[in-house]
Amino acid sequence: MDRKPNFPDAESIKSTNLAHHWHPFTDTASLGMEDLRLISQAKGSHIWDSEGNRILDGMAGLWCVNVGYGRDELADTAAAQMRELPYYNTFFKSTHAPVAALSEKLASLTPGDLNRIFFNTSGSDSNDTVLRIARTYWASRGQPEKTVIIARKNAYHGSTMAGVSLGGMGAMHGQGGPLIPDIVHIDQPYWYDEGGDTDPEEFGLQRARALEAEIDRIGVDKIAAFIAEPIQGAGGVIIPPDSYWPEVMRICRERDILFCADEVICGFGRLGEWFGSIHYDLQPDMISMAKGLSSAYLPIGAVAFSEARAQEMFDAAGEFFHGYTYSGHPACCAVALKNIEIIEREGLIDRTRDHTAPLFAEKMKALGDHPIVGEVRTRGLLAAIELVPEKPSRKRFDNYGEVGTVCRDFCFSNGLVMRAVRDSMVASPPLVITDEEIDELVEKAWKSLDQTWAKVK
Ligand code: PXG
Repeated sequence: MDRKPNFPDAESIKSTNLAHHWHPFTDTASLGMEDLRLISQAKGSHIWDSEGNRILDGMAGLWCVNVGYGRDELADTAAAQMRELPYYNTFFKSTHAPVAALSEKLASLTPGDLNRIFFNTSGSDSNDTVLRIARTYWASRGQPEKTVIIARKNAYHGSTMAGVSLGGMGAMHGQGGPLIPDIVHIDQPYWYDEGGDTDPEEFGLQRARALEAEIDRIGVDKIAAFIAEPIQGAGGVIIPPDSYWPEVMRICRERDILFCADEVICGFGRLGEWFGSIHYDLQPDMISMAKGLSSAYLPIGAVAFSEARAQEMFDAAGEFFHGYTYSGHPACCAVALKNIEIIEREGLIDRTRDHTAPLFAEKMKALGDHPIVGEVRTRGLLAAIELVPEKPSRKRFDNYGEVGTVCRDFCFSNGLVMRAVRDSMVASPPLVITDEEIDELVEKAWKSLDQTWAKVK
């Protein structure tokens, strides 16, 4: 299956697309025919484009195709569920078998007492749900003034108004405002770019204590929740120093504010556990999830909330006026359940933790010897490669942000998808990536780094 014949009608599909399709996160005015990549097929960890090129998908789509492409079992599950019951809503007093079974399954996989599951259709609207639950919860406890959500700069929580407002992306904040009020952003634990001469562990403590300082500045009686990704994904795979999370948890617990772990990327095996919260021993009150929940075969998201807190809210608030037409969509739930069954049956969590992630770490670290690479960091099957003109100072290229794009384009022409976040190359391959495919990824990455270095040095 190395090379496939050219895809029929590729040119006409591209020109139709160019005329009418509005791409997400794309500068449409400058998009031309030659920029478009038509993806035609996928299997395992590879995708094919319309010219027949076989490309290793080092991003698992958008950090989401955890069980890899080409799973007939998931297609069959969707088809069977659609024949049986393609849709019925879960509003008011209706339910169906897949949503009940998936709720039970998620309650069993999430840590602690996160046993109450609300279904959404994506990560973004899961975080809308998080925001509404957090504020409604405190109002139901007689503290309606606890409305402020603390989030982090350079976090990504989605593209809906709540997602953008919770996220800490400056460019996104610049469009479509005003943002949702009472959301504040503290500094991120990004040692490589922001740690200067401070020891990483000391820096981790400092950035955790920024949360404490912000709570005290605003007043704990105003704070509803802190939301954060265990590892920031879209922000550039920011792996916090080990000192960070224990200190954050201490602060949340002492102040009794809700902690929401956004596990849209870190969930479902990415860090070698069902959730990043388990990897880092966090005790969240809420987890938002999507992506790996169904390995993206169908769109679905969920929020898991503490059963004890949910009961307090149910007793006091009565009806929660919130929900989406597709909350708990039967086909999406059935596919998510089957996806979880595959992860369990194939032992993908243990394999990632005990085999793939250590191998990935070892092989990726070798890229650190490349002259353009300042740091390689990995955790589970997440990686970042920092591109810099000189290593020890961690100084950035003058045209910061452009070198990453150059490298990304070389990767693609070498048959590898890696994403550039400014001048950090990031990877998040499917959990099913084989040992040989890890070698393929590292070889193609090295070649792309060579070409990038030759072009920019
Ligand atoms: N939270 C996190 C942590 C995410 O990574 C969302 C929420 C929103 O999920 P939805 O399903 O609404 O997209 C995400 C999504 C990228 C990229 O290029 C990252 C995401 C989405 C699209 C592109 O890094 N993350």
